[in-house]
Amino acid sequence: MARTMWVRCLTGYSIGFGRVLATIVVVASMVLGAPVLVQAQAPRSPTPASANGALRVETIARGLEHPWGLVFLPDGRLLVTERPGRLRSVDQDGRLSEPFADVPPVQARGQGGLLDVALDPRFAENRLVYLAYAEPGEGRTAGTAVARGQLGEGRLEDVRVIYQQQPKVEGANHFGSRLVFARDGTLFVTQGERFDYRDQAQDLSSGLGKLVRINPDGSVPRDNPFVGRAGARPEIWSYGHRNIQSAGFHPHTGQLWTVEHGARGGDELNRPEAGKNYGWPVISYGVHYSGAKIGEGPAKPGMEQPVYYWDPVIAPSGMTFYTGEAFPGWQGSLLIGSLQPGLLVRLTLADGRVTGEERYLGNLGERIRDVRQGPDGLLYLLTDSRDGRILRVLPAAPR
Ligand SMILES: [Ca+2]
Repeated sequence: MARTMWVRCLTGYSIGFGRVLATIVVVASMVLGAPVLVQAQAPRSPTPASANGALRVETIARGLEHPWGLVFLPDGRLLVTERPGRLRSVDQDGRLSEPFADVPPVQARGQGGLLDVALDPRFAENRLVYLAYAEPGEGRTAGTAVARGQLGEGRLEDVRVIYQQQPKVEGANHFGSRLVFARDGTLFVTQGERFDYRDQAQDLSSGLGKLVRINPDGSVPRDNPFVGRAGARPEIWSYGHRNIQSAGFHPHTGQLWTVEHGARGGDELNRPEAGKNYGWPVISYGVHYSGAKIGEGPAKPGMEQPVYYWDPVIAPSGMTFYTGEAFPGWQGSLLIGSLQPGLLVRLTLADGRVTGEERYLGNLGERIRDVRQGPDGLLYLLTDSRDGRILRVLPAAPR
């Protein structure tokens, strides 16, 4: 549900909620005498300073080249991807395995490469692992893809590509892509609009700029919102997205939340609902990197407002809802990795809205690529660098 409220400004009042600072006027109709509609502006992050020292950090493993996605295996090991195309396991002493064989070939260029990793909800029975990556196409083209295979000894077995974003295009940016399973067993794949092709985010016949929902075998769920609509790709869940690199299901409501990269000043927290349009590149907060205005401004009827936005941006990648006991009072918080300025962001939520933001680990000087909760209730982060690390995050020791 969009945080959108309409009031008549002719009556001389405006509505505020949460941290709303202002309203903006959307002239829905210039016909004299028609009501002028005012759309409440999405709440903007207050950009709190990093609470350095509030958390303690240990290095679990190092020597990973641009690690991207992290997941815990039931036996206590971790699986971690490295963007150049490697999948490794990490044991409880932090030792890295050799790369697994038979990982699909990737286009490791720019933001592309081997990206997220997820386990099948029934992994204990079927040992299925899902990988998201930039799949090479003709010439210098590539597109986001998902493959799955069984985790064997040192290799993936029976690897099959179950999803391919269409069309494949040139360029090395905005592949997404996080993999998250819903309670009903469907798999959501977050994507980007491949940067130079932003207008396709509004085109339902293109896979660019879409959040998609598929079955674990790659088939399309029959209750997807655009199934049966001529000219629309049936795997699409929602559209008008720029580049979603964070996704998670709320532990209580089961609703999907995502964070996407905006341009300068336009990173967004969204709660994507079936069939809805999230606006890019027609509406957005912030401006293009060139300083040019984006589209038509920040709001338009028929397009969803974000739940919350960041200006300046946080460059989000990886997130998790916290459900553990190790950080008292954090249950239900949304923890988001920031690549730039390089932080751990914690949002508190209530009734679908953001009620507070805190930031940590700004003193590390690291780009945080992924955030996962361990079975011990502690947090595990990936740092994005040529000598990337897996960090374990604990509450600061009592004084
Ligand atoms: Ca948007």
